[in-house]
Amino acid sequence: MTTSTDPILVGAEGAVATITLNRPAALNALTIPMKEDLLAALLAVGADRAIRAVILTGAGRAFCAGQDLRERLEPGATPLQDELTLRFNPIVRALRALSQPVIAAVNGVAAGAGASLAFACDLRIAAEGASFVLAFGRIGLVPDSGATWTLPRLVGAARAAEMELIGDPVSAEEALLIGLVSRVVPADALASEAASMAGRLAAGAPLAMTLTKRALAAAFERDLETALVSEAVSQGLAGSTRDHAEGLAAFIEKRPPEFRGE
Ligand code: T3D
Repeated sequence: MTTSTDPILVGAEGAVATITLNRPAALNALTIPMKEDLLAALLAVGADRAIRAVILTGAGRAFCAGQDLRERLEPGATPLQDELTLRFNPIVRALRALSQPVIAAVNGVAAGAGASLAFACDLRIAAEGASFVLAFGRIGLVPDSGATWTLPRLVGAARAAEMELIGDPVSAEEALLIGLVSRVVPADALASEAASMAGRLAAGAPLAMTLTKRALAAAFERDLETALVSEAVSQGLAGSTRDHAEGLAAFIEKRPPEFRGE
């Protein structure tokens, strides 16, 4: 149970969980407690079989401004390498490991590791006015939290190099053009669009969803032959579920399927 002042809010509506980064006065910049809570939220949602789709979003006018830079200036701040190893990298791993599909609902600026979080999700939709800024170079740092791995896979090497080396903000509209997001909607429609998309994901057969997202995540790591063999294995698994039988029955009976994750 979270309360409205917690830096990470977790809510569930039916089979859809929403994780909200909630430090709007600092554009949801990530502090140590916030990162710890975010990791705990991801692990809890991942372990909850009743949850079939996840939305990650930000409170206020930003998605997430990355690491809290004021915290970095505090005496005794954790060395950068340790901070990544101890806190940022486990969050990215947990996000990628979720069996449920995850939508980043990018409500405003996503900067630094905040952009990396969005890149690690399975789907990205953005509000008009949102933007992506690989702000690392401006403070003499390198892109992290997976951005050098995820971004080239999402937008190709040329665009990724420009975003990561030059660092100009990329608007939601440009993000749509380069394939970084799949939809851009008016700001006041973002939450409902994300909920509707997540509802459709949650209505799918869970095992098929998981196997599909895993295959997509591995797409650039394997050759066609390996992908063909892996698809056949996955299809064998999905095809042996009651959900597949239900899907076939629903087709014949001309009704929507009711997948139960069995
Ligand atoms: O541990 C480690 O450091 C390793 C990991 C690193 C990963 C990283 O994420 S490094 C990159 C860190 N993030 C940034 O460099 C982004 C910094 N922020 C910005 O460049 C800008 O704020 C934005 C482009 C995101 C938005 O600009 P704008 O003009 O819309 O807003 P603003 O006025 O700059 O910010 C509004 C407030 O949020 C402001 O506070 P104030 O003055 O009203 O009290 C600002 O200081 C605060 N804020 C924004 N980003 C951060 C932040 N406070 C702390 N940390 C931030 N990252």
